[in-house]
Amino acid sequence: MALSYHHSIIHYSCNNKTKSRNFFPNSGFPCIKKPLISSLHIYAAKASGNVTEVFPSVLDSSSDPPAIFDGTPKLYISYTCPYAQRAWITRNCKGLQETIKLVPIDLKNRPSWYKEKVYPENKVPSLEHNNEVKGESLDLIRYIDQNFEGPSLFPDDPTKAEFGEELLSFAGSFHKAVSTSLKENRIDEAGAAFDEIESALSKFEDGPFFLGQLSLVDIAFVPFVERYQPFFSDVKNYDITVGRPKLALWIEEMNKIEAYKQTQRDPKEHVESYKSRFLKSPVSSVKSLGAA
Ligand SMILES: N[C@@H](CCC(=O)N[C@@H](CS)C(=O)NCC(=O)O)C(=O)O
Repeated sequence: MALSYHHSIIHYSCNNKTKSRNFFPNSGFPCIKKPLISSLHIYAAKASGNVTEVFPSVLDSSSDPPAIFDGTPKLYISYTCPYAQRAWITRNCKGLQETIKLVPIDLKNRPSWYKEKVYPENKVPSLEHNNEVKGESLDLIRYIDQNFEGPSLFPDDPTKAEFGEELLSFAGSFHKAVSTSLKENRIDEAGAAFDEIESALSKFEDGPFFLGQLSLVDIAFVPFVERYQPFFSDVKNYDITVGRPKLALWIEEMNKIEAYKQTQRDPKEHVESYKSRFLKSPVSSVKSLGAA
């Protein structure tokens, strides 16, 4: 890899292409498998913080499809979907903004080509890569981590890896437990779920994240916590961080990561969306749960 410095802008060649980033020296490069610095979250913040990404327009039923299977990896998302957000954050943390194209679609007015030509399950996220389309957010974040350049987002250390697997399996039940508690207005049950998060965050002391350093586990949980925190606060008058200092610190640290910040929505929007999901009649709440 060839490097040259121009003020704080670094020009470098990566996969035979010349690229430039407004990096500080030694802050890491997206084409290097392992970061040059020890703290992955700092790497991730810098890796995406200096890329001003213009977010593409949302495609709806009146939009033409993108060039499907043209060789460009594409991540189909909805800007508001927490599952899609997991894959989007992973892409950003690995510095893949120029490699994986975002294709946002309007879930309420979905283009028919999405189900017909891209992803028969008709959900987001999905990833088009190497002439195949894959889905399921937890599978996708692992796939992106393992099949693209950029820093590894899962630890090699066996103890951390084992705990990481446990937490990734717990992510679904966590969301289910909190959603059910909201539907049934049982804050105590949600509290128990947040206590489990607090206890998981207490396991490793070498950083504020679930496995010490930022990993896929943080990415799996954060889109949901981003929605729960303002909803519990505004609607249930319940601060999920009170008595949970590790959770409070984790949220604070996550909010500093540019790769994640770029995917966040206005908390008010989350509150409105969760109000329509959880404060309606039980029948309509159950129906809309599928859309997370
Ligand atoms: N288990 C899936 C859930 C994905 C999901 O439910 N996505 C929602 C949007 S947030 C969706 O596409 N809903 C459309 C539908 O169910 O028709 C995953 O983890 O990727």
